[in-house]
Amino acid sequence: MEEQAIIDLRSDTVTKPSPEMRRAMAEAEVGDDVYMEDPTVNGLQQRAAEIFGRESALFVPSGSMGNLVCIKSLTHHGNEVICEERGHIFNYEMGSMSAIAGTVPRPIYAEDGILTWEMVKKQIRPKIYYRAQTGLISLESTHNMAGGTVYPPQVIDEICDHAHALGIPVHMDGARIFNAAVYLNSDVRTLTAKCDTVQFCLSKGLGAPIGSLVTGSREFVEKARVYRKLLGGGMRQVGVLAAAGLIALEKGPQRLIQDHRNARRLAEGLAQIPGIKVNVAKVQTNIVILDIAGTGMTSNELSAHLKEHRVLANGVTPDTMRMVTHLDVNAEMIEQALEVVARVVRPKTVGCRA
Ligand code: TLP
Repeated sequence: MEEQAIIDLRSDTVTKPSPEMRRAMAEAEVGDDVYMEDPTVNGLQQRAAEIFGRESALFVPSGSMGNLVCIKSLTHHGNEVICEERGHIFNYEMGSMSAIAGTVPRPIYAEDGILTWEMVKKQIRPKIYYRAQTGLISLESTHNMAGGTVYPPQVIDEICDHAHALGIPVHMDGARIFNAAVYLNSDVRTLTAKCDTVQFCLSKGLGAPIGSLVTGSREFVEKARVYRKLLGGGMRQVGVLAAAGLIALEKGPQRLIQDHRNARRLAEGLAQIPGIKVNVAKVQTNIVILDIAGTGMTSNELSAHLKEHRVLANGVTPDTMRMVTHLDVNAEMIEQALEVVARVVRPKTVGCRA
């Protein structure tokens, strides 16, 4: 019997470049991008700026570097950055906003990861000389660890309007902003229109092997370019990557709807498995967070058992796991993954605390 293919639900970062991307990479016209002479990178940056309705955009190696150059460009040392408690910039970027940008996170917990102006306004520091000042508000849409949740556009606009009235910029960690746009049946330009800067990833659901872009004003991108170089992110004949990025940007968004359908089906199936809790109604995009406390296993244990059956998924906490759908997982693989989870979990639930 043919061995079952690995079903990798750890992240949408694991996708492999398509044959079309590999061909484009091989044939890419290149130049030295530190001299701004790589035509393919210039083309990608211009397309990203157009799609987001901004003056300019900059190609960066990763989402983490993208967020950091935005934070660094928009703040001063000693400023506070308001973000959601489970946010990526606060939890998964090596403390770079403090270690490198010299800022202090001011995290706020929000149900589903979605901050509102009501929550944010209470955490804006008063303009008193002995208080650290609020330098930036950072939003994340979709919100990764809250389960791929989407900011309603009016909530983003309201935060931006009030923040701007106080002279505070707003950054969007839009690593998965195209997923948000698909969910809302809108476009990324409208959704992020009022944000000062946006970071989005080509290397997640859009399917490119590497890369993110930051978009904003010309003045911002000039600063961001300096910080990218400072961080060692000045790349040379990087058109080979931008070529794949261009395909991801033009063609990737159209197929995200399939990932969302697969995630919904995955969540429905998981919710039927004794010991697992999933709020199916809250699965909006391609991320499913499941509560596995009732299985009697920790997430590390369950991960290890699933791996024996060629299904990969990571824990978030000992009691929760994350599963992410993407272009290398089809509907049939979702059914197979559900069978594996049911097989691995069921015997353990007998007599357990539930
Ligand atoms: N997220 C990764 C892990 O780091 C958790 C993943 O597997 O989801 N913003 C958001 C919202 C992200 O989810 C990520 C990556 C980033 C930024 C950083 O992107 P990279 O990995 O390119 O530095």
